[in-house]
Amino acid sequence: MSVSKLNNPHLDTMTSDFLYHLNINVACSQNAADIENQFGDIRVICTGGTQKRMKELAIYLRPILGIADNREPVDLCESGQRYAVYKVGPVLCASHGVGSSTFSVVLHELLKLVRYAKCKDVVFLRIGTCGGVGVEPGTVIVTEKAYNGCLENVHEIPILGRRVVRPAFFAQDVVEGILCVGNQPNDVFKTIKANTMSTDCFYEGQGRTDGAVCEYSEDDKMKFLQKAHDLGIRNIEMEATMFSSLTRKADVKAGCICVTLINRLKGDQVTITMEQKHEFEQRPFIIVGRYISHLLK
Ligand code: R2B
Ligand code: URA
Repeated sequence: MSVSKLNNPHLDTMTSDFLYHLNINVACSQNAADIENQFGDIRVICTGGTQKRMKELAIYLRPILGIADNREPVDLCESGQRYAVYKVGPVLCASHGVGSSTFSVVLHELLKLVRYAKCKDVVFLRIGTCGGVGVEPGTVIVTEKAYNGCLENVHEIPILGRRVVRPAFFAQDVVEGILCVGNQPNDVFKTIKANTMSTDCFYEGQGRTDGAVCEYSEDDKMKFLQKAHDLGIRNIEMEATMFSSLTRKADVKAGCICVTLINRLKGDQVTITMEQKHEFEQRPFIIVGRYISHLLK
């Protein structure tokens, strides 16, 4: 069992750290024990776009974790007014918003929380929705390699005025661990591993022709999507490159599990009903629930 050290020597010299967006103050000598008491047992951090979905996930995980509780889950970070965080036994469920920039803010703070709380062998998971590339809507995709919008298998971020390029892939044991709890006889959906493209824009960045601006043809779009498909990319979302590269740099294991809402080879508009979307969103819950119970055995 190992405690996450992260990858920032400056943290060792700080006597306090305010996790601003979570509104958690870690005053290292004073409340270190409280932080450890409250969060030290965490083994899995589940993240997902919306507060509502993360609250539903927290409720879904209760019986799986043997927690008998019918009360409304409490948002531990409500006072921060940005992200929602629910704790169910050894699992934290946190919302991350849309895109890598909002996700990276809460991810840095959650990674530091894990360090301050001295959590051991934590696994971070993203449970999301995505567009599919040549797969049946409703398919659950476990990301292996994450590609950026230029179809490069890296995450690129400007740091101190330089373009810093970092590898973007998920730990093979996490990918396989998730995959091996999928495709059970009664599952009405497929779970596959594949590569994922992450973009900073839902419309032009994902090759849609239905944004407010579009300067390419339908043919250009189809050629691009085909090129992505040739690279083994079967889904498109907006966080996996940042998520895989930042967790990798911090030396923390991670996995990304998304359900496809649409087959992008057949169109751009997400037209499924809210009921269908809700049913699809339960599918990664099922897979993640099985993975967590397997992991914590
Ligand atoms: C998938 O869905 C969101 C955009 O609708 C975004 O967070 C993503 O990655
Ligand atoms: N999320 C995305 O980022 N893209 C889609 O097409 C659907 C959901």
